[in-house]
Amino acid sequence: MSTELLLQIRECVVKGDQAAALLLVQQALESGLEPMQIIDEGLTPAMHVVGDKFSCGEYFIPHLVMAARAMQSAMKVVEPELKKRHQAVEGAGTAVIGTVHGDIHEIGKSLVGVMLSANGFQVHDLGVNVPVEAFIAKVQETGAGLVGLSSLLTTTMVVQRKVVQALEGAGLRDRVKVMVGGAPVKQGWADEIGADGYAEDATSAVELAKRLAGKG
Ligand code: B1M
Repeated sequence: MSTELLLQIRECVVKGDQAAALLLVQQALESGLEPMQIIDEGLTPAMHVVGDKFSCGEYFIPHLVMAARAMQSAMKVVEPELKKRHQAVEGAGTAVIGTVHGDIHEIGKSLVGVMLSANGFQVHDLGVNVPVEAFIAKVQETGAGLVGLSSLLTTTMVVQRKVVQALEGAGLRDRVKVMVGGAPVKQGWADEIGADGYAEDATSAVELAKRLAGKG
């Protein structure tokens, strides 16, 4: 039953059927499925299918947009449940996150933000296409101890390096940890640009953030 529901959720997102995705996710939650299982086994794999269809020329930008909307509307129902299930760590700290300049992919970054906030971080989510200076300004304004940089495009990964350099230039680097992520990002890249860590998905992003904040 649960496997069937998860498969149906995948199918609806792949088709970009917002209303059906929303309904099925509600049904999945009511039937006792865990929010993270719905994300990891229903919604996210659907986006990978969509990406593959785009790569092979079967899908075009409008298909990507529709699938993204279907996942985002489903996430509106999942997020509150996700928050309920997490134990906030006392004084986890403040995090500034965003998708870097030139990149408008927002779903993964937002999921990381929701999970950090569910685990006790004060999260300032700057959104997508965030200029380097905006990260610096927000760190200065909030005194954040963690900056999270998301990049979904190989062409925008380089902006992560620019943020690290700008933090150094502003004299902030020794009091701010930098976490990077996004589909094309790997540990080797984090090492190369001098980031403090890389996380593959939202769950490991929380583990890493806690560790970097000395709470892990
Ligand atoms: Co775009 N896109 N897209 N896209 N898109 C990808 C990324 C792509 C892999 C598709 C493909 O070709 N197969 C490809 C990138 C290739 C590359 O550079 N390597 C691509 C491309 C090429 C493009 C355009 C250039 C297409 C064009 O215009 N010709 C264009 C770029 C626009 C721009 O940004 N300037 C574009 C546009 C779009 C849409 C706007 C239409 C739409 C996004 C809508 C939105 O976000 N509101 C879109 C979508 C939906 C995708 C795919 C299909 C799905 C992305 C997604 O939401 N995944 C994607 C294919 C794919 O990823 N397989 C694709 C679900 C999400 C939960 O996963 O974002 O990976 P993800 O996040 C994960 C982890 O990566 C990690 O945790 C998250 C949760 O587990 N993570 C972090 C992410 N950020 C993190 C930060 C951290 C830690 C972990 O710490 C700070």
